[in-house]
Amino acid sequence: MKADSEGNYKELKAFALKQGIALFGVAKFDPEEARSLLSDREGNDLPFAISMGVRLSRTVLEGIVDRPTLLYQWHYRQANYLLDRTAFLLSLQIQDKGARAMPIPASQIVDWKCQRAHLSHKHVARLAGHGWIGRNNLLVNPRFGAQVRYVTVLTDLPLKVDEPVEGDCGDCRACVEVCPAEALGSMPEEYDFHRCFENLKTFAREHRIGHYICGVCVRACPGKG
Ligand code: B12
Ligand code: SF4
Ligand code: SF4
Repeated sequence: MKADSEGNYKELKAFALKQGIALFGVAKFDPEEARSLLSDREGNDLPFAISMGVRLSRTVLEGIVDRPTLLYQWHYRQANYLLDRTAFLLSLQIQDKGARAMPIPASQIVDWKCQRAHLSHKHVARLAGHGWIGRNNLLVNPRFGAQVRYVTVLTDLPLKVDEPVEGDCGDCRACVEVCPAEALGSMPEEYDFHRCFENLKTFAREHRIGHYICGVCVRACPGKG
């Protein structure tokens, strides 16, 4: 295994960007902080977390007014495929270098009652320098806002580590004003999971969406572009 952490970082980043990834960063992985439900066998003992983000289409998001559209549903699925496929391919590359790698699915639920996944991609993305947690409870990137979806690969391949970035929502309240469930407030901690989730269940049932998605607070948050 190469101990060249800078070289490994550059190589993996170049590969990810070629696949269509817009944001690439690395964080030290602390399972407790990322609220990980994994065991050591599944990757909790891996010290680095690679966070990758794919940018969503502004044109697709513009079609969303107060509920998800069928076009957004398809776009959401394609974004997840791209993230999962890139995480899969990157893990094989890492394995070829003699290291361990665990790709964590973009959107797989482990605990349906509490709506919990293996770990928090938002948390890893924040530590890897992709942005801050905004009023919409999402990871807000300075350039692309909340219009990015994320995936994580855990690994023991030596890698350069990024730093979190400074930033906040300032005076903006765009997402708070448009949320159809009134589930958002001034601080991310005010996000009302139950209000949001009940609304998403209705969308999934009544509008042929079939997934727990919405997109209204994503559309409201485009970043600086
Ligand atoms: C389950 C889930 C949901 C559930 C519940 C979400 C929830 N509880 O927050 C539902 C269906 C409601 C949902 C809705 C949405 N989701 Co969702 N969801 C997930 C999923 C699959 C798992 C979340 C999870 O397990 N979280 C575990 C908890 C512990 O972590 P967390 O929610 O990230 O919380 C962090 C902080 O909030 C904080 N925290 C949480 N609880 C507590 C408690 C205390 C005491 C403290 C101090 C801190 C704290 O610490 C955590 C770690 O840093 C993730 C993918 C993933 N694996 O991360 C996507 C994910 C979070 N969703 C995403 C999106 C975009 C959405 C929606 C916009 C739907 C859509 N696509 O149209 C809405 C937005 C709702 C909102 N405003 O937050 C994206 C977010 C991208 C981004 N830019 O931030 C993710 C990351 C998927 C992805 N691959 O990109 N989602
Ligand atoms: S829309 Fe504005 S207030 Fe909401 S998360 Fe984005 S920057 Fe923050
Ligand atoms: S996903 Fe929809 S209902 Fe949930 S917080 Fe965002 S805008 Fe509100």
